[in-house]
Amino acid sequence: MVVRLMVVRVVVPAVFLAVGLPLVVGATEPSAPTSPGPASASLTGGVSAGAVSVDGVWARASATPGGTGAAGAFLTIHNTGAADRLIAAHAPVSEVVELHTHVHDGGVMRMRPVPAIDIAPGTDTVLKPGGLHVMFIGLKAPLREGERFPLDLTFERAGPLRVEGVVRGPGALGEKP
Ligand SMILES: [Cu+2]
Repeated sequence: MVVRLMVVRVVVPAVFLAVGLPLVVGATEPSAPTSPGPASASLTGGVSAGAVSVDGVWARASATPGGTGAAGAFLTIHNTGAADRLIAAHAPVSEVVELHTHVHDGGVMRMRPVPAIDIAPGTDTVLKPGGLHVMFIGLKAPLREGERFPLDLTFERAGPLRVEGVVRGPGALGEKP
């Protein structure tokens, strides 16, 4: 038991560092966690499979209190290895989960499903509002700000990876639905 505790204490600061950068980059949010404990930090990021790691996972809260419908989920994929592809996503909170991109269509931005998201070697791939994202369609319950949700990602090369995200406010990052 002593050994397990020591391992945890050593790993936590590294997780914190990995999570801290994306939080700072996107930091126009007034609602930054007041004191994210080690547990919450490890839940929202720093999860890895092979050369691929994922952090900064979040989804936008349902705009209406009783609303279910659809919601976008966003995350950052770090790849220190060879080219990979995100080929599937599943989440218990949603009936259907798709991978989406945004395309310009006659001056209007529209979402379009894609079969996979290419993960270039040695780069970060950012899924964010207005760009590539994970789409929840048919939410089983409204997403409430502050709640956490599991998200299962499948990479062609790195394999399956379960991450956990946090729900941010309906207007997070200012993207209009
Ligand atoms: Cu979408």
